[in-house]
Amino acid sequence: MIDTHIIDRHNEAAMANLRADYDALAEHLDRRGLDIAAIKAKVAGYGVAVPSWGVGTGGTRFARFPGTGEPRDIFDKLDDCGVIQRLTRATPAVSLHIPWDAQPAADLMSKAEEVGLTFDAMNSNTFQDQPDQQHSYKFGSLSHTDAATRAQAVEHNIACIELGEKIGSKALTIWVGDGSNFPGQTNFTRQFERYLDAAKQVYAALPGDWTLLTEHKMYEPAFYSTVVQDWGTNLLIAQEMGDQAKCLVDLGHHAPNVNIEMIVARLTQFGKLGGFHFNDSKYGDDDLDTGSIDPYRLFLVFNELVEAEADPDFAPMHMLDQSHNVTDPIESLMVSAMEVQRAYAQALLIDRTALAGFQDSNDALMATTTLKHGFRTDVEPILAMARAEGGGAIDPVAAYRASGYRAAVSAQRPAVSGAGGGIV
Ligand SMILES: [Mn+2]
Repeated sequence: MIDTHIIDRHNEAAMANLRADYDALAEHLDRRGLDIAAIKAKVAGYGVAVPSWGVGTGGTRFARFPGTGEPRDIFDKLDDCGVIQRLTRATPAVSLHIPWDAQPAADLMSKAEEVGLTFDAMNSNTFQDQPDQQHSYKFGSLSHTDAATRAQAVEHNIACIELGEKIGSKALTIWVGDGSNFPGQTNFTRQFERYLDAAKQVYAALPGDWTLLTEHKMYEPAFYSTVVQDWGTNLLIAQEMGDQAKCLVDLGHHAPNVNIEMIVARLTQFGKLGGFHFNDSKYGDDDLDTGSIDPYRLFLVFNELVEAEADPDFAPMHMLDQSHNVTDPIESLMVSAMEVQRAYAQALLIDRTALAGFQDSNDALMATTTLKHGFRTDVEPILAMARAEGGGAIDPVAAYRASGYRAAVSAQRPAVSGAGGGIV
């Protein structure tokens, strides 16, 4: 893990400048009628879950170029996730992918406790075949034409729930790659009927305090049609299943230029927004680092979330889901977690009373200016102070690089081959 002295030493060196920046921002926000301490408290209380698969180097269908010190198993992954939480104080939970992370519950629990983490949503995997698997998912899983293959996919999802119950998880996320590559290959309606029938069997096995999250994605691996391709189909699924079923929005899983923040608003209005996979994209499902391409869109999503916070029952799950091909995954995940916190803090600065007034009087220019005032404000001192006060690092990447963690784990973990695709 990271030596506390390294964090302390870095924070001591940076604290005087941070204090000056924080005090200046406090004065500025006070003039806008905003209490910096209240915003800092909300930021400090905010957490985004880390995906276990995110700490390994990702790849494309062309190649994967592993870094050094790649985690060998879920226990190595939890060590890496523990470092991210230790330095940022923004990622208290980890989301597991089964069967990649399948291990005895007691071992998972004791490791999580050791590194100061809890478990977020469970993720099932019926988009690839496992060595010991009886029926192939080549032509689909929950929507497969063969009943035995569908039953196998249902059983796998139920096994994910059973393991999740033992480790304190409260949600199952289902994403399937089911679809088709040729017009006419499948009957859209019959295929969706099979999916709904199988998903209902999973839903029936859901504990009373759990949520079933279904994740839509427009295309890939199926390139002509996908069974759960957009938020409309996803909403139909959630409505068919019942109250415990909600939609998960992965920011990269939409057509270019789709108004994602509006989808967020619609799902929220009807009580069906279940959670997020944060990432960023330029062209498609690029899985780039959150906030690296379009931080304004991330801010607009958080504008909708802060608007909805007034409802105490509104509690969607927040998770990162991105692929790190050219960076140290730990550094990317730390920066991305801070980008999500930043969007939240900026959205908290919006004068919502003024905004509503401008909306009602049709003053488009002042409405959009009021919104953007939050985005234009540099909230970094709030984030950094919340981290420092929580025992994290003022500058997590600098502290991480100074710690020598990557070199240390590279000495322990054998180098891995770059062969094979790396999409997850
Ligand atoms: Mn996702």
